Amino acid sequence: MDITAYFVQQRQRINLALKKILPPEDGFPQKIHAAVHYSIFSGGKRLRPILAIAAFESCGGKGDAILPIACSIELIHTYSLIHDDLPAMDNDDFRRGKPTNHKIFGEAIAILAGDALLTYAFELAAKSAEMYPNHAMMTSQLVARIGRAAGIVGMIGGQTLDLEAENRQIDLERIRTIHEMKTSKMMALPLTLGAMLAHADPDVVERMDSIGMKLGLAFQIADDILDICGDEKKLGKPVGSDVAKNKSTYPAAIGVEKSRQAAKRLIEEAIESLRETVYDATAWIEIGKFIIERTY
Ligand code: GRG
Repeated sequence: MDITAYFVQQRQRINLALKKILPPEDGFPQKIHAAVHYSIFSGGKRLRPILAIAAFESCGGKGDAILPIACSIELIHTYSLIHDDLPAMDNDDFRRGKPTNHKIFGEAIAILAGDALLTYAFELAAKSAEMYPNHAMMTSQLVARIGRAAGIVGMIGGQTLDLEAENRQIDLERIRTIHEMKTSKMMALPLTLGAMLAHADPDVVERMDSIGMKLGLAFQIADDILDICGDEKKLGKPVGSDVAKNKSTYPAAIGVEKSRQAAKRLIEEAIESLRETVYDATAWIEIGKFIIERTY
């Protein structure tokens, strides 16, 4: 399987869907629409929607029914990046090789752009019921799962713990908890929702959730390694920011080599479980490799 071609093809599909579902860039009020479009179309990897599509298809799903939910997850992810870059959070000037949202539009509009993306994600997810009219119950479950992963017991809770941990010594177990809440829950979400939309059995959905948690933790460990060993040009942002901010990460706690091994083990475990869970795990083997071997 040519993973590069697969990613290019899926990204085109997702970008087209995002263009269709978002209000136009010159909508009213113009500034907020421009700010939303700026961050959504600034060259993200689209990994979370790709995970949703892969989960849907490998559980037997066909067609485009996954796209609104895949887009809704990407909207939430992009909101989290805009807010994460704000001066009150990580105070970053660059993301994906471009000035961060608040550097272009100002802090107030960047906050509102994040809010707009978050609220629109729920509108879109709820409206996706129109694509499967007999599944209103399932739509309400999807929406609840999105709220849970993005909310106080998920990404927001993890971000809170992360802020509290700055300039403090915390152990590996706490670091793992932060990563699981902040990153893995939003990574497991596309796997569970993809499986649900493919009408997988509840035990398959739960297995996809724990597989996604492993992929998410491996992704975050790889991200933290890239912040030490990565190439700024490929990453589109300066490296070394975790060390400068005294952040608690796997490489800071156990070193780069052991962190690499931990991420590799997590991917191996996830692929092993995927082979036992889905009809066809071919794409997953390549996605797993990409998660830990990526350079951007
Ligand atoms: C609500 C005020 C307020 C702030 C929210 C929730 C939050 C701030 C931040 C979320 C935490 C976060 C950004 C987790 C990072 C996970 C991570 C490594 C993101 C980068 O993901 P990629 O590499 O991004 O998939 P691209 O650019 O490819 O889309």
